[in-house]
Amino acid sequence: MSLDLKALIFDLDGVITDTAEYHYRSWKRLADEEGIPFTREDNEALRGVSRRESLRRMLKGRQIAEATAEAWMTRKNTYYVEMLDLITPADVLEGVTPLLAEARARGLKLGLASASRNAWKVLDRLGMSAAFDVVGDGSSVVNTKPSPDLFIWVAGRLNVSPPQALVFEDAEAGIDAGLTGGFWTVAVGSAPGEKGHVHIATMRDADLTRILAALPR
Ligand code: B16
Ligand code: MG
Repeated sequence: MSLDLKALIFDLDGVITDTAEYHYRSWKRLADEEGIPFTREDNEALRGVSRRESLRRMLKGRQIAEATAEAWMTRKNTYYVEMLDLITPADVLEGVTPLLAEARARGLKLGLASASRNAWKVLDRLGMSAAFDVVGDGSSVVNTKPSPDLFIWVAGRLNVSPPQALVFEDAEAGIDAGLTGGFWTVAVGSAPGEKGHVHIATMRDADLTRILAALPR
């Protein structure tokens, strides 16, 4: 792929802010109420995947009726949405604001692609409702990450092709989605392992000039 960069597309949880802690506390509360063992380590496997897939991974093979699954997902989401009131603009991860400003200064378009159906609420709490040209969330496509559909949906609405966009992702499922879709991918943190074109430890290290120089040509 040669580089004709026109857009940056960001994941939300783990890239723009750390809602993973609130997802964990909500799943943990549900798991405790239902007598299902669930640890912080278990929660790492839920990073970036849909609510339904999160429930499936939390259950670790336990079988429940569909009506129960629906009720449990609703309950978990109620706990999660309550916690979103705790989010303030101070929860935007360090490094994000200067990166967005740098991208705007370079004339790049900005997209958000989150598996969460609560993405708009989170953006609102962060004071970032107007920060992106296009926002795709858990309701935008049928197949969420690791399917590339959400990134393709966002890129289409930004009017750029996948090789013209750089995806920032903290989850293995999200990096898989970006790679399958033909996007340049930046892996944030350790969860994606070796996957991704460029790796940064935190968003503080998201220096666009250095990232672009590090992309394979
Ligand atoms: P919801 P992202 C993902 O957000 C979270 O990482 C994942 O833990 C969560 O299960 C998923 O959203 C769905 O969230 O239950 O709010 O619809 O990383 O894609 O921004
Ligand atoms: Mg994420």
